[in-house]
Amino acid sequence: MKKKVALITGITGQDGSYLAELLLKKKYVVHGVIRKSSSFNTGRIDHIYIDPHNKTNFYLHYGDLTDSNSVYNIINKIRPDEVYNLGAQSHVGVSFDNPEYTAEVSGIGTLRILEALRFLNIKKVKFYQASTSELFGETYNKNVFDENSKFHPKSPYGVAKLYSYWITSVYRESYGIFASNGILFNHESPRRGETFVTRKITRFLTRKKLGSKDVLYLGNLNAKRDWGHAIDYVEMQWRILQQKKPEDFVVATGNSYSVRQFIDMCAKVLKMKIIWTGKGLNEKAYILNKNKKELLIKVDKRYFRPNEVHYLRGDARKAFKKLRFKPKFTLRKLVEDMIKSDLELAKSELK
Ligand code: NAP
Ligand code: G4F
Repeated sequence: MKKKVALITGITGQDGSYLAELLLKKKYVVHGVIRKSSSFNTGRIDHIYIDPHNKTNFYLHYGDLTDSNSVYNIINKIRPDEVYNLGAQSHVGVSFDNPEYTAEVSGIGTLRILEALRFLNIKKVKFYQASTSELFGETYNKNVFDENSKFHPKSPYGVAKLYSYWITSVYRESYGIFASNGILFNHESPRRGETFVTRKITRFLTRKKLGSKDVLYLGNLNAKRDWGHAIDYVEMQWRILQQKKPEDFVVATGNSYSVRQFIDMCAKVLKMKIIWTGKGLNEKAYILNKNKKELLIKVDKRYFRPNEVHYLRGDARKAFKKLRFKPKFTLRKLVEDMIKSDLELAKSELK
């Protein structure tokens, strides 16, 4: 039987790397788009690339979502059965500094792929769009978001992703392309980028555990997020494309915790005693060590955003039912996984 061919944009990112592993396990031929960069950006997929078992089923192509010709040429050459559009300028905070670039990559980049699929008229191709809970943003007195909730993005990133969400839906309705949105809530892992809040915290606390004298500077500690594990969520990305008809799905755990609660959970796993003092910009956390108080965390307004999504909690009942979504990781297990991996990393840095 002919192997299925998948194309992943954003293969060097957190989700792209886990999805590539999953698809290779499922005997796909996997192609990924990588960007030219002046330093190595393939750290998350090097182990896949050098594995001799993957020699004839894993291929990388230079391209960029801002470059229509590269997108078209790669799709034309590969003729994929499934396309997973995970490539994005995915940092909400950075999108306020680079709004136009974010729109180009995370918004128009999606259109470039869909146009290539339309022109090339590839039979039965399936398209997955990495949509996001950042589409919501405003609670409107509701404490949970599902596929029918009102959108109200709060950042240039959210707006770019809103365009992608709708253009995916428009190409599905207008041209009959199998195109689906996964509206994924925050998902983390040991491969999470180090400027996202969970990984910033696990990197810092594990170094602290090994004796670092640094202080961590954070923004809004009250923001609440619905955090899942990326390994669970990439499986849902694949399942969304295995449905009989294209549809949009919310993927979330249904639980929401604050950044401060996430820190407390990490401290518990690391058996560190933390005490919080002050409020707002004066809030601080100290670590208690043999009755001595050492400054651990300070709030820094540099990390506040011009506009904030204060609260996110997803209702994934549709995914639970249709995709048989049953996450393997609780938040506690996610924290343990990240702490374990970052402790190893911190130890290796000391050598
Ligand atoms: P990530 O780790 O930031 O990865 C983003 C990927 O996009 C990287 O491979 C990056 O390449 C690539 N990329 C950036 N600019 C590009 C460009 N101009 N052309 C081509 N590729 C480009 O993100 P992630 O956490 O894996 O998320 C995957 C997708 O899901 C993203 O679209 C994100 O917006 C969306 N999403 C994420 C979450 C979450 O909580 N993780 C939730 C909902 C939706 P480099 O490695 O070269 O930078
Ligand atoms: O970890 P974050 O940067 O993730 P955010 O903004 O929720 O976005 C992530 O999840 C989205 C899905 O909802 C994705 F679409 C998006 O691509 C990305 O993966 O921030 C989480 C919260 C925010 O409220 C932020 O203000 O943590 C708060 N925070 C507090 N201090 C901080 C910091 N965030 C960062 N990055 N750095 C801080 O120092």
